Amino acid sequence: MIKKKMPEHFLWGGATAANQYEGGWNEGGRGPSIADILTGGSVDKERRLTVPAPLDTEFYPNHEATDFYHHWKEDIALFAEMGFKIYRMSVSWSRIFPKGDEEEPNEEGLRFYDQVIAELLRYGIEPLITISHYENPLHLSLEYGGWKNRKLIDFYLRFAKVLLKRYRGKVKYWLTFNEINMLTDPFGAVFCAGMLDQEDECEQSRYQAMHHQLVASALTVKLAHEIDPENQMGCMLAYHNGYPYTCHPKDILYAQQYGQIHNSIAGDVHARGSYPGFAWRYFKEHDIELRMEPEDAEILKAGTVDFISISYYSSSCVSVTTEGVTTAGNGVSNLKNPYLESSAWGWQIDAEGLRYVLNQIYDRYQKPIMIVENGLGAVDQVSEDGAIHDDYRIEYMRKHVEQMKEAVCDGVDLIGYTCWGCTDLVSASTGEVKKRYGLIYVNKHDDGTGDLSRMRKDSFYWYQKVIQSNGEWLGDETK
Ligand code: BGP
Repeated sequence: MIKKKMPEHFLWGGATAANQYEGGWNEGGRGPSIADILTGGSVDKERRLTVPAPLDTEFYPNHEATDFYHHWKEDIALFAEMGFKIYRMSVSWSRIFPKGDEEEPNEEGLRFYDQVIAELLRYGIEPLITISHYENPLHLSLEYGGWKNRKLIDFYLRFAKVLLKRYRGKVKYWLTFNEINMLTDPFGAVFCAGMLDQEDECEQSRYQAMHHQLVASALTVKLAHEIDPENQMGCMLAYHNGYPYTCHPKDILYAQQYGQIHNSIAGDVHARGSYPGFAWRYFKEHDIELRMEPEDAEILKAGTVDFISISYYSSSCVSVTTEGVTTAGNGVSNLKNPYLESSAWGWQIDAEGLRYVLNQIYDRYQKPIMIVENGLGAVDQVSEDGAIHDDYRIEYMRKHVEQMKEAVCDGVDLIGYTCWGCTDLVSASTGEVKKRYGLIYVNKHDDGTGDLSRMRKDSFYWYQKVIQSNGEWLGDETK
């Protein structure tokens, strides 16, 4: 019997993003971002954009979010109490460059992150910074049309350079763009690329935007290594596994192509430095004309990432036939897998699928992997005893950690795990707080009420013990 163990210096922790967590949207000189004009929604009511500005008559959940801006000290203390080795956060771009195209950064915005990073380091928690997480400055959308415009590469680089220089020697782990491959889906037009015109939902704009981000990422990786060779630069993919719905060869092939387009176009450029053959075929067959500058191929080659990071929540099935019951997932809508259960938001739960994708990614790239998002969005109730007994979340996490151990035994170089929304925050897809992922409860509700007080859920204590034992103890005594 093999002893299943996690690597010795495994980075256990949690993840958040500024736009969904930080709040303070109009404080400290911060400018508006695209997240600030997104209304609240729900599982069956889409979030709306109020272009060009927030309206007094609407409620915008991201404006205050769950207010890390005023609770950072308390929250970091709770992360430390759980034993976090790493904390993934993002920097709000419009807090540093309020419009996005200024020459000089907003010093007050930087001072906010100075104290956050200092506090993390004081507890020995490694910061992992996502430079851009669904939060383009609104001005860059209104004035330049978002990432389909090549000019954004320079604005992004200016922003990235400020962070890399300021936090040199303090922050070692960086992710250039959150879930860049969401641009293969219409969802990504607004969230990833800040393209607010409906017509930019088309593939032409989305893949052009993705190309600009891939170039920006490669230039940032190169710059980061020049600023500090110790920097570890990662990409971030929303890794979605679409199983073949049947064993018909046409479905097998279709599933392979689905994975190639959804996961591997962006992954290959980030990790290998060039577009794979199937991407060119896909572009041709879909009338996508990628505008590339002569120097781009060289830039992409020179800026490959040091590690791969992924978000992983669920899986689904794909088929050449579109008949069948569909299921939701992180930005995707495919066929339901009859062998899996779903979350209350319809995302199918598939812990074994995590082992499968970790092996797939490692086989493909042979680079260290970090899981930087994973978790269960669920409705939590405060019980009569005053506690939150989220055994469903513990069960979800336990099963996924078990599969991480299997993957490590398979030889996958897995270096970290940051569960998503370690403190309750606003959901990206629906804008709800009700869809809670946290191990820490925040008293905040979808109508904007709540005193923002924090409370440890049962999962908090469970994860604390898991980290303490480096994953030896998972709370299931039968194993
Ligand atoms: C990913 C995003 C996160 C986060 C997560 C959960 O796509 O990177 O920002 O929100 O999904 O999704 P949701 O919030 O829609 O439940």
